Amino acid sequence: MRMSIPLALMAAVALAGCTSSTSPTPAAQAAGPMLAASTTGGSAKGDFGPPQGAPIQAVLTSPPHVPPPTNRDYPAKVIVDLEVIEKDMPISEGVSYTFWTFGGTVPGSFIRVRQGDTVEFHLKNAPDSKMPHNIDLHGVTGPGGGAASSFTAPGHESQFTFKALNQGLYVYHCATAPVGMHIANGMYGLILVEPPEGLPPVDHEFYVMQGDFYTTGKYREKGLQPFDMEKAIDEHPTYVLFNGSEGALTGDNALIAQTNQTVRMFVGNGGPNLVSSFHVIGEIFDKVQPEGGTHWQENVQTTLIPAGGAVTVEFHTEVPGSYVLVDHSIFRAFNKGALAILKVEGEEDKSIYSGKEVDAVYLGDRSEPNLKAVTAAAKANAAGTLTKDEQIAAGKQLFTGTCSVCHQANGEGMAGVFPPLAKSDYLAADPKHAIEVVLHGLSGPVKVNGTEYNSVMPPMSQLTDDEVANILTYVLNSWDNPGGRITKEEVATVRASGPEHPNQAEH
Ligand code: HEC
Ligand SMILES: [Cu+2]
Repeated sequence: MRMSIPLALMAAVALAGCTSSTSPTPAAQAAGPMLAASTTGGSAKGDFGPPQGAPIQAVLTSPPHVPPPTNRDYPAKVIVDLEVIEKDMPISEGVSYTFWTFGGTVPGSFIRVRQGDTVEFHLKNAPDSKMPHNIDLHGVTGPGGGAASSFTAPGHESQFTFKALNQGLYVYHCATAPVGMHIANGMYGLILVEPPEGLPPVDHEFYVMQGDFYTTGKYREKGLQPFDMEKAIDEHPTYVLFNGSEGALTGDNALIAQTNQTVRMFVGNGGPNLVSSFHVIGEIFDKVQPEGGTHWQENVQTTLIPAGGAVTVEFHTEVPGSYVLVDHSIFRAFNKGALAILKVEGEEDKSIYSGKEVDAVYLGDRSEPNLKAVTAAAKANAAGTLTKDEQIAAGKQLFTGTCSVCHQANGEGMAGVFPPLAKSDYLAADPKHAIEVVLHGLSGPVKVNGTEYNSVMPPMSQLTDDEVANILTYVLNSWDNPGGRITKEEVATVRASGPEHPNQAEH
């Protein structure tokens, strides 16, 4: 009686899928997968009979790691032990979130079995959990994908068994009401059902999963951020992330490969809402299995991953450097966090690519080992002990990638296009006016150090009050500027009062 409406719906869909399949003749079964692959054979083509040998404990791995190949040529009984853990973890530097996880990570533990395996699934829900949870594995043939059999209260364990009939890469997720909220809190992961012959060997396998997150605070607003149901219903995510936190796969946590290697990525999309236009800047996928299906597509630039779907991509590395994984719905990458890095190390090959790295401008602060000074300043701010030096240190890191793309890292600007912030007489004349400039932008003619500029600076209102205060304090104390300090209260006042004088250029 606990079955919620969405769950019942899913069960109905799963059942409908089943009845349309036809059973193969015993002869077709005996002939094995080669023959079965040429006929459709339905799901039952993956039934290679009862499990053989001693039961095997599945190796589960945390992202970005992938368990080793099963290396088996017979169907086995595989035992999966997965524990649901609710816990606070960083979602961005200085920002934490109460995630609900399968195995303590977002995405959840990677599960790897072979087609035809009988999987005995044990779902535990940690005693200190506040919520009941269950699991729907898209690789299961049966009502709710296991959800109906795995509803588990805190401190309890459920068990169910399924045969992995279809090979492929499948999403699993929690399907306890409200389903969207459980998924938005990080309750998803991948299960790979290997084809009977296994996958061709590669040098690296990685596990990456996109998800969209909804917090009551703005993007990068510090502190513990609660889930925002309204934003989730409106499909307006605060964060779009790979592997559950900004920085999960950047800086010191970047994925690593060498030149002349083959890389395979199992990439899932937990959603709950967005579909992903998955792209690796500077690489072409030699092979893609769209939607986690059986057939390979070749030479793909960007592949679409549905919410609740997955792809396998493979490519070969030729040129050393940083390759950036993005959702090519590109504001998500640069303004919501959907960005990860694969560092390829090795010898240059100038015949394939000439060099000249543009990392600093393209990636901004994300190419650096994260925002330590920003976190320190946020903590000090919360404790009421924030010093000017802490503001300057944090501001310097934020300036990179936010302001430096135009005004340059040394504040010199660019002749005729971007005015200098270094020794700027415009800035010196009224330092507080800079708050206005950052929050509301600036357009129309301005004179800086005797030179006229007539261009447009877009408003940077996505920055929090803290961030604006720190950036401007850094600017005022750099490059022979007059010094001084901007507080977040001053920024808040300007923000609340709206634009001082509307953009002249617009009328
Ligand atoms: C997309 C490019 C761009 C970015 C990013 C940008 N600015 Fe500007 N900024 C400009 C332009 C262009 C002007 C001049 C606008 C005009 O001609 O009316 C300007 C003007 C200014 C001025 C006043 C003129 C001066 O040189 O003193 C200040 C102060 C300023 N920007 C600060 C910042 C800060 C701080 C940031 C980062 C939070 C930032 N800008 C980000 C393009 C940019
Ligand atoms: Cu759940």
